[in-house]
Amino acid sequence: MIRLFDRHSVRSVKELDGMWSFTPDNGSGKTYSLPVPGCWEQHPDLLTYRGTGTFARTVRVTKDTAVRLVFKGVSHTADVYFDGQKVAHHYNAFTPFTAEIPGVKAGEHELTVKVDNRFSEASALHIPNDYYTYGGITRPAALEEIDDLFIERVHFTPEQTGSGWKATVELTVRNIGAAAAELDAQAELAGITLRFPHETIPAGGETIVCAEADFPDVNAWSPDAPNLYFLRAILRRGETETDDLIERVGFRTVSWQGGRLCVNGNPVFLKGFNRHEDYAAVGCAVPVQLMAQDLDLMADMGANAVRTCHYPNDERFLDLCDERGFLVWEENHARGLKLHHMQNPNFERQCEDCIREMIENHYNHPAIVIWGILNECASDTPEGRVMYKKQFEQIKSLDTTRPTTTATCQHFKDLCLDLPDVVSFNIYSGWYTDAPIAEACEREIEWIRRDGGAGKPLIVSEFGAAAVYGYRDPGHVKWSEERQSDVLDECLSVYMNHPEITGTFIWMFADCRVCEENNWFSTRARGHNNKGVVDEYRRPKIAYQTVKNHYKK
Ligand code: ADA
Repeated sequence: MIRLFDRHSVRSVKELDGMWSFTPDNGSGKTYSLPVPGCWEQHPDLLTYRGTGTFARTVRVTKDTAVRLVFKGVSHTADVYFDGQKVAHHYNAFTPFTAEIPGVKAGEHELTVKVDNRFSEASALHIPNDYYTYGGITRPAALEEIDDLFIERVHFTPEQTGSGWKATVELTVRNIGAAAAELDAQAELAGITLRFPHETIPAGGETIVCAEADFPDVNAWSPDAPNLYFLRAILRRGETETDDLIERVGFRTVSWQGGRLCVNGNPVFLKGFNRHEDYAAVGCAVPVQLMAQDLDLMADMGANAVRTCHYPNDERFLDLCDERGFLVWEENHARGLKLHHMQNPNFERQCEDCIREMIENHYNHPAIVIWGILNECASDTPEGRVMYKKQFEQIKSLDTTRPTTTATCQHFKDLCLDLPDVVSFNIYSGWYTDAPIAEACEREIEWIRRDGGAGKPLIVSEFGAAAVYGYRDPGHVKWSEERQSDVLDECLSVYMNHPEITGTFIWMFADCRVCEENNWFSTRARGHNNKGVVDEYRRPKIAYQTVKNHYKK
């Protein structure tokens, strides 16, 4: 399942979930049968394998046609070959990519994907970190049979009017054929038909066409009433429908004023968790069943928001958030990159690619209410500020409908507080520092208001403490579940009752595996970050009920 709803009724789609052959380049001479989506680390021979390897399978094409390969995530670098011809290269485990191949004959074809999860200078974003970089085709993949003239994407932008809603629909259409083609497109949404201007698209070209309409009778999407509608875009040649693309959208707006974040003009308090895509037995290839369980558990604790720390998430998880009215802070891929990491010659391009792929592909999710960048990177340096500014500007060039933010830990020395729409800070009073939680919070907010964050909504984007699941101690010593509960209890009492704070994201929902190749993270007990309120098997710690006492009020 590549999404939680069918995205085509005309275009033929074959999902490529299932067993692929995998041959690691580790000199073992072995070939495995591994599941896709999946992480190779789930195989006992490959638990800690960091290297390269080749996935392969046969695919069947039903007629002479153009073919489009869709990969929602390969960790972390992919080179894709179709019948031995290289058709795609992609870096970053957390964003999707496609490959279009015109003129494919009906019959069987060989599909191979060379995958690399090594750390090197070629990888500026996947570095040894406080989460694990797995290996594999870790998110769903599909083979589409497409017409030479096909819809690449549809963007839906709603706007409140005095009498209800209006919306703009933008189609991106590509012509991969050898001849120019006439564009005849329309879209259907909530009983309204939108017609797009006719155009001639040259061979190898693409165009973007827009149409707008009023929707006086639709119901808004909101956290309490997450109403969704199917938007179906269609291409025709004469009377024949030759391609289509179905999106699922919600009529809602996000605004940020007076220090508050608002959905449809109504202020919201984000009661959130930070969640890594990581689950004991399956690594980052979390299936929908377990994604749904994660959201059920977060909602059971009374949460209404989730931060996709520290990278764009699987679209099926975003689909679940859309259906449940669960608000999302999605962010580009970066965690704790010092200036020397940000000066890696690949850094800026890899960040730019990640932001573009994140927003182009996730734009229509009503649940996403904020875009984040560069968690705890070098925002305390003039060189870092230049890059932060560039990335915020890139986001605004792609989407002006959502606010921007970044989670800083550069306390009292951050140079970028004036750049984002929302100021967010990570603070570990009670764990990494013994500073009194309330006083440290006041000092932080006074500094933020003085140094560029005046009047902006404030989010405490990370706070918490570690506990090893099952370690109980009546003395509430560090690493006990009791101590974690005490720290979260005090933090939530302070942060949720502070008049200037509009959201809290607990660090973190569930324990996650970390990289041993980094000295600091190699000291983490069990090779995990243990600050989850549940462990990596989602077994609740004492803090689960503590959070519920605050979030469920
Ligand atoms: C930082 C970082 C998180 C995690 C956390 C911790 O705030 O943003 O990814 O590493 O520290 O657990 O120390």
